[in-house]
Amino acid sequence: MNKTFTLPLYASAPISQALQLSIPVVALESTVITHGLPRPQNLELAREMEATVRENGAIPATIAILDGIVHIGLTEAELERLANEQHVRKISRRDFATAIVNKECGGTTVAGTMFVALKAGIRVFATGGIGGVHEVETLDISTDLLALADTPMIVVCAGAKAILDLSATLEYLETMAVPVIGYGTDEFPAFYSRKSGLPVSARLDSPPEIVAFAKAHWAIGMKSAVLVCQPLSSEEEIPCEKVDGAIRQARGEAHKQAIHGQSLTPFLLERMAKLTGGASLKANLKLLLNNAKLAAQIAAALNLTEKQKVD
Ligand code: PSU
Ligand code: MN
Repeated sequence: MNKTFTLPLYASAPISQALQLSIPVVALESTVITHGLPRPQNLELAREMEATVRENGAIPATIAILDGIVHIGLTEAELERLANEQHVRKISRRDFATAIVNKECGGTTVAGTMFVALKAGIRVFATGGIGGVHEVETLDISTDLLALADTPMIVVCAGAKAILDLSATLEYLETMAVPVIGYGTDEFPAFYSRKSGLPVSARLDSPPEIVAFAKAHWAIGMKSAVLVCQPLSSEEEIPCEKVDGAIRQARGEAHKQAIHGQSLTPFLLERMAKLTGGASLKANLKLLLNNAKLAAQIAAALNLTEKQKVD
């Protein structure tokens, strides 16, 4: 049975069923599909992320807006439509009402996806890299950081996107009481690269440890997310020395062309793909799949602890 909320919020049949039956669910964002990756890799990746979540014991709930309706879980046809839509808005928290009243389609960012996932009762979410503080002269701080500050959810990522000011991003997360967990590492991963030279606040090495940590964090009354940062393997990563030049050049081009606001991140990602001859795109796709896998394992582990409590 499909569940319709009072808001224009619609959970697909498999998702509402999974939520009712307490089957593990992993939320997936859709800005990566609409604005973060080129076609046709965007649709291929969206399908592969969903398949990876299923293979690892959870149900994928890709969140997006179609014709002004917020969808939790998309059909294959809806996913295909979203990936190929011409007019599609990037939806962070402030953009929902715009898309709803204009009956638009939109890809939800980390912040937008967390907002919807929380309403649906989903507690684990996988993305590529979170937004953060940009290295620009004007103030550009992603709403993703606010969402992480006030949404109790486990968010699996590969750190913040390397095009950002990683040090400032980590300072902001500390101020907002967001634990930054290194998955099998003591270092904050730099998206494409394993190393950033910056520390995480704690290291954990398995999904059950992450679940125990998150439960302790929330049990004492914290309302923030637990940010789990999983680096690419040494075979998959692009060492930072190899990517730094491209990052500097992409930032310089954005500055020269006066690119600001919501367009900045998509512009930088696209330029990175060109400047690295596709290597950054390959790493981006890989880390998204790795994160989908770990998020599904965490969701399954979380579910297990809750089942044990009920029995
Ligand atoms: N991760 C990726 N590619 C992306 C994004 C994340 O591998 O395109 C998206 C996320 O949706 C994130 C957004 O929330 O970029 C950040 O945008 P901004 O800096 O404008 O807040
Ligand atoms: Mn921004």
